[in-house]
Amino acid sequence: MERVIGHIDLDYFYAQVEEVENPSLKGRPVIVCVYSGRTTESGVVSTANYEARKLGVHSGMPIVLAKRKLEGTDPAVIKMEHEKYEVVSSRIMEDLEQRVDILEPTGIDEAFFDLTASTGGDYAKARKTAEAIKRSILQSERLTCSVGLGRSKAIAKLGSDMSKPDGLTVVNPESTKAFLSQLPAAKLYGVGPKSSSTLEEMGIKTVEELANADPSELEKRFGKKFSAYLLAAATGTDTDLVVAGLEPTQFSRIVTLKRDTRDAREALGQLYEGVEYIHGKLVSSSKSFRTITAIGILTDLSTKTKSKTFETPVNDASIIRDSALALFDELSRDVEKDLRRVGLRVSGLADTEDQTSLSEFLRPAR
Ligand code: DCP
Ligand code: CA
Ligand code: CA
Repeated sequence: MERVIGHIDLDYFYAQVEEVENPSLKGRPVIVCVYSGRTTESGVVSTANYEARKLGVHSGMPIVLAKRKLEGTDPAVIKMEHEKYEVVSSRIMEDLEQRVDILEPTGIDEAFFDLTASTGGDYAKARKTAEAIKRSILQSERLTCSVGLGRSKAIAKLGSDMSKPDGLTVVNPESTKAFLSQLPAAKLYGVGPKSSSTLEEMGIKTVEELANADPSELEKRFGKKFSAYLLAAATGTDTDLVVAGLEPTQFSRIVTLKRDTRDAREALGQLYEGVEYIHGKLVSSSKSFRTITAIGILTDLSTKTKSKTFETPVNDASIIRDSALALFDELSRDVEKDLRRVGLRVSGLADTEDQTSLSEFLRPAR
């Protein structure tokens, strides 16, 4: 049976999350920045939306330079809020996990997945699943992503890359060779700047040239293992498996409040389902947590958090609720603006079997 491997990557992820949160940004160049704190302007661009990219801005560019490139265009310059993107990312990964056979997250905004078993190697079926995934993310998060399908990880990754933004590339096994032949070798998954300049030195520019290269010459330059991978990737015969993601490291929920408030009880009231959800996740995965974090996104869209860490892992719904209330009390005393969105996260997960739950421990002996 032919393998069906997919790769999904969210488009201009941090900047797109910001656009969703604040629709007035749409159409304007948006740059999401990490400030180093040395001077008010020092730091780099974490990512930029496509409007800003068209004007020459890219990830890693100094903020000062990016602003110069965007002069006269009414750009939005936004401070990176990692917390916020993590929460969106984990929601999407959880949804994906339900829709594919095996999910291997490889970064905050991307994952490989395997659909071989559920499609029986039928690429028309796989296309339908990929379309359903794209629709689901668009409906629930209003985010676009790009997906590639093919018989190997290298092909799937090339596919998601080349259809950006909001694309879907399906490379049927039969068209693998034609798909690969004219692509630049530098685009292959696993080929970084260093390998790509070595390939260039060898006069290898396209994937086809790589596929036809002298194996012993490649081995001399790249070693046995990597040269074998390169040849396999170039012919679409790399056999790397999709490996299910590691154990969850956190569970979180975030909601937009019906009205802005600074009242901890009111905020928590609307997050009550989130408490239930997190507790459910802990129970179903037999996990306990050590750290609980209250997340507040304020009306100026900045993020504030308060955490508490327990000595031993706990998993009781009542502990989650009580801690959440205490943390939100503390958080709302600390902020100058109203809360617009609130979230809760538990992390520092441990297997529940390994310890006595705190409530059991506290329960009076009978
Ligand atoms: N990122 C970062 N610094 C970089 C590259 C990326 O902080 N040098 C962050 C911001 C991105 C996120 O990681 O939004 C995902 O990285 P990608 O390389 O997938 O880039 P984008 O999602 O921003 O854009 P694309 O539409 O090209 O995928
Ligand atoms: Ca991306
Ligand atoms: Ca990515």
